[in-house]
Amino acid sequence: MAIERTFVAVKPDGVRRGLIGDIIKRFEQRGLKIVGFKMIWADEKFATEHYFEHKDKPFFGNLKEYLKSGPIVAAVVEGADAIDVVRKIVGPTSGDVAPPGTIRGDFGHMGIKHADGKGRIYFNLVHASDKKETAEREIKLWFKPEELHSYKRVDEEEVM
Ligand code: IDP
Ligand code: MG
Repeated sequence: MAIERTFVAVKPDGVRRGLIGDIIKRFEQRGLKIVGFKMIWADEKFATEHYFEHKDKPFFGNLKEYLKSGPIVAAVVEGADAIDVVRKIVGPTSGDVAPPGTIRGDFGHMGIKHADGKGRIYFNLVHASDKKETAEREIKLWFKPEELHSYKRVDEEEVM
């Protein structure tokens, strides 16, 4: 089990719904550590680089517009197997199948089927890196090294 860092973003719909605290709390309450945190309004260049892997998808243009539609809260989250644990806390991409207890399953319900039927993107509140290489690339894209901090959570000291 490795201590990993992963990139999380509260997407513009999460920020505009006033859910920054509710979403970030989900990671903190599991004992994961926030080691980087800031608000950014992504421009075209950032949106293109961030969603690079989706550049050939038909929804790429709309996806970039979604990411650029308001400020996001960007965070780097650290912990044991953090990449997979954070993805589980976030839940499946499509809100209609995201189980209650996940962020996407507790705060949204729209999914791929509904959005594609209407020819548009769907909002799903939060982004999280899906694997090690993605996490490294995304952390480097959104944060400078000096914006990341190493410290101990109180609960880490309690178990030592
Ligand atoms: P993820 O956010 O769970 O990692 P990805 O497959 O990486 O999901 O897709 C990135 C984002 O693109 C999703 O969060 C969602 O907002 C949007 N998206 C993914 N697939 C579709 C689709 O088939 N139609 C419309 N939007 C999609
Ligand atoms: Mg993804």
